[in-house]
Amino acid sequence: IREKDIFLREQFPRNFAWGAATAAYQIEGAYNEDGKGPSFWDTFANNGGLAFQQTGNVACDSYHQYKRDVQMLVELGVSHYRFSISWSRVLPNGRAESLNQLGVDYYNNLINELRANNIVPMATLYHWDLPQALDDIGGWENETIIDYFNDYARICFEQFGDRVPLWLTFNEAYVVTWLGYGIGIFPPNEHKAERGVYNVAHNIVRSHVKVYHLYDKQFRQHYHGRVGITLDCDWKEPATTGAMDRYAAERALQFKLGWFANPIYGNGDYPAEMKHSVAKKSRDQGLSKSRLPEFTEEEKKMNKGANDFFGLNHYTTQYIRDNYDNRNNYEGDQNLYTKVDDCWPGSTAGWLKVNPWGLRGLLRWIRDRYNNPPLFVTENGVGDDGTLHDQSRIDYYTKYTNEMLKAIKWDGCNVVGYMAWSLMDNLEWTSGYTVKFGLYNVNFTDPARTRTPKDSARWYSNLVRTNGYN
Ligand code: GBH
Repeated sequence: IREKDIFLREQFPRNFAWGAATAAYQIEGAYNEDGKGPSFWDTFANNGGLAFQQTGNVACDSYHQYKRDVQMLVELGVSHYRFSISWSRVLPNGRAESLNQLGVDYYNNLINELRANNIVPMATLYHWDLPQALDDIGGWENETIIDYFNDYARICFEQFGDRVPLWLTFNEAYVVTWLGYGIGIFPPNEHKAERGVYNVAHNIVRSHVKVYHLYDKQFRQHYHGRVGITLDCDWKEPATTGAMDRYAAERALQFKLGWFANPIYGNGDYPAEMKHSVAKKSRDQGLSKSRLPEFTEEEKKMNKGANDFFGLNHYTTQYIRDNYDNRNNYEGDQNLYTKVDDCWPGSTAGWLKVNPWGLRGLLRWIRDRYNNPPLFVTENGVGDDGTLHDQSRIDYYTKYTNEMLKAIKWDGCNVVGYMAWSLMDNLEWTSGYTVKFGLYNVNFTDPARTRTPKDSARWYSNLVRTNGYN
């Protein structure tokens, strides 16, 4: 019998952190209320960039309904809530001088409501909604962003740090970089796959590291919190047992996850495989320098260890083959071919194929590459059409959390918590309201945005209560 076919009937560790996750732009609405400035997602959506011209202008209306949101967390029985702070709600033009007290009040109210109900807040500083005013000066391509992000983080630590013990700088550095500046399907819709994406990633790593040290030096002694970054990665399984395909799958993981994880959780620098591949392609192109920027020795020292825990978002798997790719860009630099298994069940999110054992593979990979850091799964879940009888979501969560349990019990992975994506149906970025990930259904045609628990919400509350599988 294969391990992946076993259903493990054991308990999660005592004090395992169960939670649910959301993000500001996907739930808050109130996009121009009480002094909030626009983010580049507001601009993109209101220019018709999303499916069916939908927008986050109202979304789940959580700006007005945060008490109901907290009540849902109480119903689920979870101990943690992962939400994100909208930079342009706190700082309408992105800069410290524009501090908006009403925006600060909103997050204070949410955080206080969570704490009054014994729910630990985990706050993400950047879940993709860059203030439009900072996009106007070049966004993540312009290295002045490092200081703007640091100012914003300092203000959040000052305002909320006494009550928020868990901080994430970025949600999915890869998505910010590649979807925003490589293939350009997300704002700012840039197509700079050859070189720009490497510079953006460089600025994101440096922004994270600077903010980590800011917290470490100025806030930790008072608040004793912890700071990490959420990175997203699919599992990459070699398509054959051949050495070249296994090496290609490793390369795929290094290019996607290692790009950010190796500087912050590894040796302080980009992965050796990545440096080698980009340098070689760059040389073959006739360039005198690699398209991949370099960290100074000083920066490498600062990068290394700039974290208190690992945040991982995981949803799906692909098979990888070695394959020469003649493009001189981030994809071509990897020299591989990607495919999915037609046997894996799909979902209403086209990219999301269900392959539970991929999570265990990825957790083991992180254990081995980065010295088994304490790790929160900060997102995991599946999309459907929003039905209340969401058996496919229950199946997905059951199987993925069971693979996570195997990683903890059999492999010794230091997984300390799990945040289900998502607490409720919400704005699924460019897909608008056509793909639903919630434990709670939200009625988007009802001005009250009524929330109703799905079968998966009852299932999840039972898992949380029993803390495992009997
Ligand atoms: C997460 O990204 C996000 O953090 C969260 O906000 C989101 O709601 C959740 O997933 C569910 O999607 O349009 O076909 O080209 C997961 C990584 C990056 C996967 C964007 C899908 C778009 C693929 N996602 N990607 S496609």
